[in-house]
Amino acid sequence: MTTNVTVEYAQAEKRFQEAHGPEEQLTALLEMQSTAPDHKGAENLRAEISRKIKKTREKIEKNEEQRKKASSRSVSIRKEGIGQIVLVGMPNSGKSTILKALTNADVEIADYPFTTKTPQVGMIDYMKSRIQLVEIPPLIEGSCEGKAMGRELFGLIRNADAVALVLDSANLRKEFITLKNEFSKAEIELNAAKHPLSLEKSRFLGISLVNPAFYKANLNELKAFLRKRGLSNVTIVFHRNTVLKDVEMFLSSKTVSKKAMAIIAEKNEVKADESAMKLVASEMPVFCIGKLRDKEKNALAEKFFAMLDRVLVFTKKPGEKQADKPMALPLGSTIGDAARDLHQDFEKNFKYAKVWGSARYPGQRVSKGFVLKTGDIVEIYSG
Ligand SMILES: Nc1nc2c(ncn2[C@@H]2O[C@H](COP(=O)(O)OP(=O)(O)OP(=O)(O)O)[C@@H](O)[C@H]2O)c(=O)[nH]1
Ligand SMILES: [Mg+2]
Repeated sequence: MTTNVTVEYAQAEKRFQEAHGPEEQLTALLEMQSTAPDHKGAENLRAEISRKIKKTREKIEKNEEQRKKASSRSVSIRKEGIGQIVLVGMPNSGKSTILKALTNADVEIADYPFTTKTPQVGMIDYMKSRIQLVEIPPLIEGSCEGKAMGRELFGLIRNADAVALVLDSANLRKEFITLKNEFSKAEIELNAAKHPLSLEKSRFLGISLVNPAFYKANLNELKAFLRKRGLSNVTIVFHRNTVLKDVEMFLSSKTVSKKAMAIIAEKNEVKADESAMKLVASEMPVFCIGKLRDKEKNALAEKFFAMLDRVLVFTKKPGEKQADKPMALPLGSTIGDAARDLHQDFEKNFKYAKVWGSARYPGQRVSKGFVLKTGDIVEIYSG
């Protein structure tokens, strides 16, 4: 540059060169404009700055439009039943076939890729409750960067309770590695048992704790800590020993973790390569299916239920029949948790309960701390 410039201008120009993104560039350019020399010899320089300012403003506007478009395109599926599981896979891997077999959903199945263009929902009957199964349009390499509706699809996955990867046996290794890579770039970990606790929104006011014995510090302090962060309506489930530091790390972590399993579709009875199979099995439970008969469907529903980390218990009033539908509680819940879920007063005025199922003998009298198992029938007495 032949034009003599001031120190202020030189500094602004440096900021421009080092700017991250168009917003910072614009700020620097405006400073350059106001500090540029105003003599005749600097005419070209001033014109150049004006051009850059115009271009940068256009860029910012365009980005803003794209951001708006992306957020208005975001899709979500309202949760129903005891949990939502997404069927995720590469094009043509067999997702719709599974959704239809398990839920009778009216979906299109075809031997060409990208048959499913919008999320498809079906419900599985399980022990008189229902599990929601959502097939999403296929993921491909680059989905995490937004290809093929990737951002919206990962939004849906983040919101789901668990993930079932549907993999074509003939292409197992490639599909698994591609999907894993997309998930990791989208900052979703599969089956990482990293955090010793999880958090669910609660229907009730107040903070409920499941498995509080795992919390190895002061519970009142923890509750105060949570309330300070606006979390005063939540259920915290402890999975193993936890201290306040773990809770802090859990809340500040950007990466989400999802329970996951792999369903390997053995189309035309093609078995998967054994080493690829081992690779998948080292990271998640694997379920191979050829034809989907009732036996396979039931076994698959069983696996789906297991991923949801719930217990299903039937309540019963003294002298009456058990409820038609079970209540679903987080795994590890006790009679006390069940009582609170029925009614807050029920827990407050709790006297004892009788349990059929996992109790030592039918109708055993138990106290609040009794840990429930799926299929238990519970009669609560309060005074
Ligand atoms: N023989 C056999 N064919 C299968 C099986 N599962 C899927 N197919 C076939 O594979 C093709 C794709 O099946 P879809 O269920 O539509 O696959 P998808 O994953 O939903 O496909 P997209 O929605 O396009 O991503 C169809 O021709 C199915 O008939 C299976 O278990 N056995
Ligand atoms: Mg499909």
